Amino acid sequence: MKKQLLVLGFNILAFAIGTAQNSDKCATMPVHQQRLQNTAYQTNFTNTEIAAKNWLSNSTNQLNASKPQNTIITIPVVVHVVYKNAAQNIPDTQIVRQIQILNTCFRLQNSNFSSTRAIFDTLGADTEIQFCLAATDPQGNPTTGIVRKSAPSSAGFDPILNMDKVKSSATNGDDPWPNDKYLNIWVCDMSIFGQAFVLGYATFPGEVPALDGVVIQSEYFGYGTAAAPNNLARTTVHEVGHFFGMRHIWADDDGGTTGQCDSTDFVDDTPNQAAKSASDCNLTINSCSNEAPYWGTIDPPDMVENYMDYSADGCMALFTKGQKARMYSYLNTAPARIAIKTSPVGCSTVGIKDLYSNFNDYIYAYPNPTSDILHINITQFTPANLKCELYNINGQLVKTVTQLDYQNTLQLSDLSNGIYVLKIYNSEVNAIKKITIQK
Ligand SMILES: [Ca+2]
Ligand SMILES: [Ca+2]
Ligand SMILES: [Zn+2]
Repeated sequence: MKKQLLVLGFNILAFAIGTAQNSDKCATMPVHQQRLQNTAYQTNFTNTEIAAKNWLSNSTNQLNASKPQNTIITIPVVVHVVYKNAAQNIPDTQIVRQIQILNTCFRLQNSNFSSTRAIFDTLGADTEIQFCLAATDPQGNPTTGIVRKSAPSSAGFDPILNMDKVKSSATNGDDPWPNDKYLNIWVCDMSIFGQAFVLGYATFPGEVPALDGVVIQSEYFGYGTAAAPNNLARTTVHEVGHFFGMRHIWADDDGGTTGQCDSTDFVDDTPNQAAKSASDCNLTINSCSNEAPYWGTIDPPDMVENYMDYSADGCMALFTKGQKARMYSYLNTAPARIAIKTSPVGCSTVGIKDLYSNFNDYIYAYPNPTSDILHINITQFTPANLKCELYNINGQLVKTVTQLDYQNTLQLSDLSNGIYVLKIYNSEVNAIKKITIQK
């Protein structure tokens, strides 16, 4: 017992010192190291890793997992807002905005991907994973997917002295919902001695249901009050990456036989990287030159645009196809991740109406006028049950699309010249556009 306490104390101290020196943003690895002291966790984590690795060592699985699946996985999320003051009790719109950012990033719809360097252009992956706030609670009752819980000002949720306390109502936090049906995200204040030092942490596949999920410091969830460079909601994208088994791109190495380039994030198309980025977007770094055989004779620069680095939020733009394949290795082997793919709890539409009072601004219909085809793009929106109708000048319905996607093409060559009205809507939002057909 004494020895165990000593080990615990040492690890905590090492993390605290490391934090002070390197301004660590993510506590996932220190928390994981701490959890490895628990034999049951160690066994479960190891077995989960082996199962995923074996799955991915099958060449057919590996090939198929990085290709389009043509099936979108929807992950229901429950957000536990555990607050000690009004500012930490973040509004619905901020939460909905974070879910949308998760979707745009995981679906490769983020606008900053287009500024990613050309060498990485073809590596960006639409993971075909999207997220929504859950519509049904564990008792089967309707829910917004948001749980709010007031905690006393004395409550501590930092991952050093109060690790995982936010995950239990017995310790002033909020109990998780079943991890085979929900992605649990706790939003709280993790400051210690009044100092916010960590932006978030997550658990890897294989964690027990009582602890499985993601914890985010309040102001970094959604577009909150966070200051640059961590102000564009990428913290949660990074942490949910861990939840699907992603390691840091620099592989958390601490030296080794070939400098800091000899350990791996277990993904081949992410270049080796000696160290984490310093919350910046330094495109000049090429810290390692041992990326063969995947990269052949090419020595790629560090992929600072990757979500699993510590770059500035505005820099972070992609998961790679290799990372997607690794995600699917867990989605096909880890029991809780297999189960959540077909969670029956459904999607809530809370906050969508408020957020999109100006929904028209999110719809791009072009070219206009058009002679034959009309592209309809929808930005930053989860197009659940979003319908499209086109009416002629007499109010007659001439075209219908029952389910819009992010990007759509309407064929209008069979319609005559004139003015038309395009209506895009679901139960929460409504947009109207005037379209001209001119051949
Ligand atoms: Ca790699
Ligand atoms: Ca390199
Ligand atoms: Zn991390």
